[in-house]
Amino acid sequence: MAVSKTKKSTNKKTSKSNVAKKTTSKKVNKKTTSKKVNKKTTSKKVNKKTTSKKVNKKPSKSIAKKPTKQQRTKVICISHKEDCDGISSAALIRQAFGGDAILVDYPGQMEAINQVVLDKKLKSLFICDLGLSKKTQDEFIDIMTRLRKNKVSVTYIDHHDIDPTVVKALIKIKVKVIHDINECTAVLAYTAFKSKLNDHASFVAACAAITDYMETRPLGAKLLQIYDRQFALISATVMTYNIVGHQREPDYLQYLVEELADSKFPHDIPNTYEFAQIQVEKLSQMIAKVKAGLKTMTNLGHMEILDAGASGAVNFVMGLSGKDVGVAYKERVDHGIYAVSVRGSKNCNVHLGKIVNLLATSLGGSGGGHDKACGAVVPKPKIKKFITELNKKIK
Ligand SMILES: [Mn+2]
Repeated sequence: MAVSKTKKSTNKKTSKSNVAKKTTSKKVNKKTTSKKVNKKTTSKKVNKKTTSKKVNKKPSKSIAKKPTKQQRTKVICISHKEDCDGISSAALIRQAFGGDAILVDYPGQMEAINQVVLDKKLKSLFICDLGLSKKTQDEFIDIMTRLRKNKVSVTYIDHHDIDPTVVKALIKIKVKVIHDINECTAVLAYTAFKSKLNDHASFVAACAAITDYMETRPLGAKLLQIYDRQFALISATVMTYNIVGHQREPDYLQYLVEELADSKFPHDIPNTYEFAQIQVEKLSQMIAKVKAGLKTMTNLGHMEILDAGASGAVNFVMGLSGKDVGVAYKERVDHGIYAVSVRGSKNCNVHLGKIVNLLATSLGGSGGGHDKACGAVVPKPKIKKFITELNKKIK
């Protein structure tokens, strides 16, 4: 551990200095590339700004109520921080619309959404790759209603299982809903905003499709076939290891979003491959830990994870247990909950996302996701019950 810590900090230092060095060249490139590729976006932005300034300035001058009439100019994207799909989606939104990303996990999701409502400069909000559950959906609709009353434009892009009544409610208040369970969020964002994105954006989306197991879906497959498969696989994998390994470093995750938005390949971002090597070593140690700590029930394998993310361990838990469902859970001491990751094998015939949504909600938590990959937030004292009940429900 001590060795890897030292390695980590050395790498960080190097990466920072490299970053600083590269920023200069980046800026130059950025300008040229964005001029070439994003002419549409830039001119649109300029037009938008001038129009809104013209429209808004005149009344404020004539009435002279400067403090009460604030201009809404901010673009914000709230996206999932834990995987390549969320980070890539944030990058695509940034390239297409500019603005800042707020990167969250499921336990922090509603808090962040509640915070942006208070931002009086918010003009346009994108919410990406953050599924809703029985527990969060009503509050979500309430907040969106408040935003819409303030004339904030809201776009919700996601591919997790969703209650159809929620989609109806969102469309009714004119939230733009881009939802399809058959493709990953970044591919949906790419498809929707293609005209505002450059060629490289298709690569960012293809990497997201790979890490979400959705590179064989119609749109995802088309994007992947533009690129060499092996090149895309290694890029997506290195990205994922850098995202997973930097969950506690929000600045680094922001930096990744910026670099991807700036059309960088993962290998062009300093130290990503070295960092991935460290993560791979940790994962190989995880195999031994899971073998030693794994517990099984009739229909599932489960394990509490202490020193890594639950989502990094869950595939090993499933695979090594020989069961068709694996559950890994990690305590979030600051939230009094367990963050739970659930995976199903190809033989798993139940929709785990739907089951976990209902079960976690009934225990005072929340959850949901896909048929074979989902997650939950479960109150600390209810974790045993969650596992025994899940075991009963997945026969
Ligand atoms: Mn996703």
